[in-house]
Amino acid sequence: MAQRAVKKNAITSDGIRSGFLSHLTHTIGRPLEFSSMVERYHALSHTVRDQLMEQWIQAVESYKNKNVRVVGYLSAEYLPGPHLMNDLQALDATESCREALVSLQVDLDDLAREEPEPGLGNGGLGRLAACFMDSLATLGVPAIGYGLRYEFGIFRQEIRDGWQVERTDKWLQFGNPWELPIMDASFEVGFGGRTETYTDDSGLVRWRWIPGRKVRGVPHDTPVPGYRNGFVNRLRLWSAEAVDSFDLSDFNAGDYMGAVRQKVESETISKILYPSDDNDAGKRLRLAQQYFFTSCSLQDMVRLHKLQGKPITEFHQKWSIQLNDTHPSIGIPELMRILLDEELLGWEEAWEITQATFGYTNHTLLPEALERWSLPLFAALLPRHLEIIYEINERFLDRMRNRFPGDADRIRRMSMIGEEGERTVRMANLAVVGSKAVNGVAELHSDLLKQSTLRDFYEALPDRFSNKTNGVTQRRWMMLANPPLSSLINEAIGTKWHTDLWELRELERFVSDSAFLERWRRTQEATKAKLSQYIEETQGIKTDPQSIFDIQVKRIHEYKRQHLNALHILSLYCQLKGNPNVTFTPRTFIFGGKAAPSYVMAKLIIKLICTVGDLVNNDPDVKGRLKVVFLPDYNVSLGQRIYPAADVSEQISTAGKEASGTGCMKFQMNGAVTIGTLDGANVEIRKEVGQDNFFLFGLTTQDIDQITQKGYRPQEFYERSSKLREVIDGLSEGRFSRGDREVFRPMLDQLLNVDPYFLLADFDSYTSTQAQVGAAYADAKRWNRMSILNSARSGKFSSDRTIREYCSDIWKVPVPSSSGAP
Ligand code: 26V
Repeated sequence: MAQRAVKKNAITSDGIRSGFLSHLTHTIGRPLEFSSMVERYHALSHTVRDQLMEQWIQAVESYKNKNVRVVGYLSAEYLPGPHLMNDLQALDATESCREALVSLQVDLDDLAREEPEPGLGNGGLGRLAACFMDSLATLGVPAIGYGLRYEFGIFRQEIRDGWQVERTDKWLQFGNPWELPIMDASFEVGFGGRTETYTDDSGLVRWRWIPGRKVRGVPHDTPVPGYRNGFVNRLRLWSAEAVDSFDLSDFNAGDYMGAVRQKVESETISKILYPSDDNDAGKRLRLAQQYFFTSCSLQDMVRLHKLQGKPITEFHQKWSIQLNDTHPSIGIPELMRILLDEELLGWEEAWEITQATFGYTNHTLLPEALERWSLPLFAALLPRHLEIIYEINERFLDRMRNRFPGDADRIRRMSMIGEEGERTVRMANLAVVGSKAVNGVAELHSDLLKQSTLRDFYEALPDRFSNKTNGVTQRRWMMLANPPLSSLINEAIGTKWHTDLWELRELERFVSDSAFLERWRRTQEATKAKLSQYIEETQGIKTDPQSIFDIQVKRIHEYKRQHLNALHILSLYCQLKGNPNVTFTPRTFIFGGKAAPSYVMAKLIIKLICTVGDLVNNDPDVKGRLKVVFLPDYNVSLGQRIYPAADVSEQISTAGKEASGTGCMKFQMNGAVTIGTLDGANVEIRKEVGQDNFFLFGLTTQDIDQITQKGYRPQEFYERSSKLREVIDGLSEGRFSRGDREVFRPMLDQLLNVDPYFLLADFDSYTSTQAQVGAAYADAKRWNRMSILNSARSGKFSSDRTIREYCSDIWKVPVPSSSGAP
């Protein structure tokens, strides 16, 4: 039915043309011939947004009135990528748009390049939230994505002399045509102050919070269209403003500056994204950000609930709230506060509603990334919430003392208050206890959570735990990013895979069809040639599209081991120098990724990669065989260029450290073959594609546990492996860094003496597996087969599958049956 509606309202080229011209005149105020690219981009975006608004209003009405449960997805980060081409694709209006613009001598792709992407996240966690929003809309599930409208997103990365330099990201500089501020849906959020008790009319003692200051949250809504189903959800991001009551004229003239300072302080809350994805201990502003957006979001959901005339006691029947990591877990005591102090419910009832509302997704096992707040800091900013947490904790620990009598250690570990050293509030413990469901993001990760990080909780509450393996949207990561491959697939098996990725299995019919294999190969080569051209234009480095494109793009982190990749390249380099006649499949190594500005070792890893590039790319002895490229400022847009052009996907984290990884899935869909460890989603990718179509190496989590128990001595691996000695000694002697012996010293010391991520232990296994990759590629037929099978067997890794699982197991919301079948 939805489909008919869309067809009826089909977006015509004439419609777009007149909308575009009208916006140029009325919104932008420029005639076509004098308008800049940015202005034209804005006019077009407004035209597209107009189309979305009509469907948007319909969608709101449809779930306001019906008795459907709505998903509130709470995430401190979103990385949606550029909207224009995605939304045109969803509306099935790309071609009419192209046509309309051509008639005005304007090129659609030129305009699309003007769009700055919203970098409102650090990496995988934020991008996952964006893929989920796409799948929710495509499945027709009513949902609101709540988050923060950071004025400055993740920094822009530049590379100077091989070092990362950060530049501010002014993504809102020219305005954002995709968002709509909704002034009359704003809320006040309190901070600091004190709490007090009072006796209510019925003689009950109640609490209230008298905040020391207040900040206003204004929602900015961005439409999130489903794929050709006429359905539109919204991404609602909160921006901080000074409260209305703040009026400069109210302040006595003497404190004018002080008054302005208050305004600036309020607005600071949504100023900037913290560019770190592991720890920001003690960052008061970060806690303020988390509480700010979570409180606004909850107040909004309560408001929408009441608009329907529903009693607050039915809140959990109308809303299912998912916590994307612990960042919004302050929502648990905040909902309790609303129910207890504002709605005047009793504790038991409030707790039942709260617990029935929330689900918590854990995204990391790294102990340093588990959020803990200093207790004094927390008490000063959120005194009422701390009291509520104490009460939740006491009641929970009482239950646990009954369950596990005499086990004081266990009780200490499960407490929401950490007592070792400085007292802290442990957000993961709070999130587990306050939610009806807890999940990890890949099978291995969910198992490890149960066995280690959250073991005590699993033993006490086994039914609460489940796995929801991550996924990514094929609409952005195949259809938008890789039109040539998508067309080839459409031609071969039709278009059902657009909304049902399992359909790609049909490609298996072609793995022995030499004509198809050849077309597949040529398509990939053309895509590689495009990336090659981009690299030459932006980096001035020539690369050969016939060489293996071996790619690692992700945040730079020691556990992700980009430096293992770099050590391998150095080893190849030595090999080629020592034996110029050795048979060798030419390779281009491509890297991309940002390092947290304060993460010294990660920045040194970037320097290492660039140093290796400098060495290899300028040595005539390895010309035509080895190239190394570091592409600066890796983000969603760049990812769209990169994933389709990969032959080899590097997924080489230390086993047990990468919760899931999602880049691995984007590579696989596009036909890259993985070299990887048994970590995160790699385990499931290998299971899907079969061991013959995956290059496995390295220690397993069990191996690592064993070695650790015996006492890991990295020096032994160094002494045993001549190849390893060659690269480590070379680095140490400055042979790869123009004589500089000091620059990599901290890294070498760390590797030889501690090596917490087992690079040296995995080095030989990695290099020999890489040799197998080279040999396999040399056999074009074998490689093409592997490539097709990787894509054909990527069905599981669509975020549509993931969202269906969340809907049925956690949120208990029906997925409309017509969805996914436009
Ligand atoms: C944690 C923290 C800790 C405090 C400082 C700021 C900050 C910012 C982000 C995070 C989240 C780290 C967790 C994370 O990003 N995990 C990644 O989640 C992906 C989606 O599930 C997953 O694929 C990656 O394996 C996992 O590292």
